[in-house]
Amino acid sequence: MIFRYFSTAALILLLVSGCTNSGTKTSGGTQSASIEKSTSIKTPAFNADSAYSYVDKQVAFGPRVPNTKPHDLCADYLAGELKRFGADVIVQDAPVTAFDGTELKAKNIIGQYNKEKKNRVLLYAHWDSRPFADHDPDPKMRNTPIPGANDGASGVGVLMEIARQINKAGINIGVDIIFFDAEDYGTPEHLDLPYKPDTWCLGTQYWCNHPHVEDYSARWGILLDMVGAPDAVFYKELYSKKFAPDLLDRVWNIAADLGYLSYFSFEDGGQIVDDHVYVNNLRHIPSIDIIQHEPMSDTNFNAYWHTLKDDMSNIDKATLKAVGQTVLQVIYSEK
Ligand code: AHN
Ligand code: ZN
Repeated sequence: MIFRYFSTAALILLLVSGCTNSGTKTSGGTQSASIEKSTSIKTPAFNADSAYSYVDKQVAFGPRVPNTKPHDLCADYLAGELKRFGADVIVQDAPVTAFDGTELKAKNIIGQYNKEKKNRVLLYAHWDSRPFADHDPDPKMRNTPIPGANDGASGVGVLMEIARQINKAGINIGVDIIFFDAEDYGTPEHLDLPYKPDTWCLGTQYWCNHPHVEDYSARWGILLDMVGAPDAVFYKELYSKKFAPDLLDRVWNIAADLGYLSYFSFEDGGQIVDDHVYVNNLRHIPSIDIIQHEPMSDTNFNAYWHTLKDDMSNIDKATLKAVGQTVLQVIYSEK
């Protein structure tokens, strides 16, 4: 009897799916839904102590200004750590020209997880530090390089901890983590120099025109910039809203669900020309920027932005945790 045959088959399926949790071959809607659930990986806990130590380590090299020794030593350190965390690593030489004609030997550091997967996402931050403290209150110090704890090292520190967690837990999608160089070599603002377009984000511009994989693409990208200061507030940056509104909403909703509403404000921020603008315009990967914005300050940024005080006292583990846990939840909930 056909009826009897079906009910027996259904009973067997029920028993099979009830007794095993993964790798069971079944067909039909309910079964594949339960399989998908059983193979999804639980979001790991982001360790803020660990992220903090990666920030501290970068700052301890000294300012990571292209064409200097601390810069090259830090590049080796970052590439080595990503390898230790199981990524397939490429250090891309990115020769670029600065606003004043200086040829910079920039290096983009790329860590790939599940390199073969088509379904991938991109996480990025800049790892260089600004060669001049052009917003320092002391005019004599404005040609001195900044420590770049928040501006540079914080985003990289968070992504290193994410890499470490991906290595421990595994992940079902492809993830690329890129540390871009020469973001912060833009025309200094304390000198009265003529306007020149596109002097910021030089490493990113190079990579957009010479991606590490031919025709590289990803579903979306998240840029982390200045994500470590105490009591930072991340507003909805307007280029992000224009280029990737769905991703922006998703990230902010996840942050709110996790209890980080005091860091992630649902209000609009300003328009900030940052690495994500080039990734959006040149590589067409819808990208958002999680960046601290202070609408009440003179610069629109953190009080120590581009000053010599952007050191470890400008880093708070609670902020690193809010950003890191949110981004982990975003990538682990990606289907
Ligand atoms: C400008 O100041 C044009 N953009 C901000 C991007 C930036 C600088 N992020 C860190 N430092
Ligand atoms: Zn900067």
